[in-house]
Amino acid sequence: MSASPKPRRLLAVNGPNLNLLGTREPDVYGTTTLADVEALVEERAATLGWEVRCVQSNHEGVLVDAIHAAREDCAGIVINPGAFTHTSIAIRDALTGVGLPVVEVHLSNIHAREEFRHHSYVSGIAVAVVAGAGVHGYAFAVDHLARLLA
Ligand code: CA2
Repeated sequence: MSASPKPRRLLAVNGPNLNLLGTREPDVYGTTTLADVEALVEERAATLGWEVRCVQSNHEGVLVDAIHAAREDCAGIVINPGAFTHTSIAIRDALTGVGLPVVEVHLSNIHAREEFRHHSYVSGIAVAVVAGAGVHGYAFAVDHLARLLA
């Protein structure tokens, strides 16, 4: 029996409060909306021949379920876990469980901010981490996964 071909689809996950992008705290998170970020990710991926499924939720379990579902039809994951970065062993375990390459993205440089943002439960299982590049970080993440999965 031959193995099924790898899907040319990525999962792009955004965690809690990222639905507010572009509406508040522009000094920290910029003026780009979540819809703009998702369009940027989809366009970048399309130029490289990839599809993207975008998911945003403010609920940890919804994010865990979305990560589990990626096992069926995605080849890699771009994730900005929002504040769950610093708290969620469940999201880390879900990412480990599906076994797909993960690139962690943060709009801000979490290491230049409050101490409680310096630790990430995700970084240790990510193939790469981009922090502080604003929305361009998502494009870097797509580029990196596309190269890795080529
Ligand atoms: O820098 C990032 O991308 C973060 O993941 C953003 C999270 C924060 O908890 C992490 O430490 C770093 C917060 C996302 C909140 O996004 C907002 C956007 C606009 C207005 C209010 C919140």
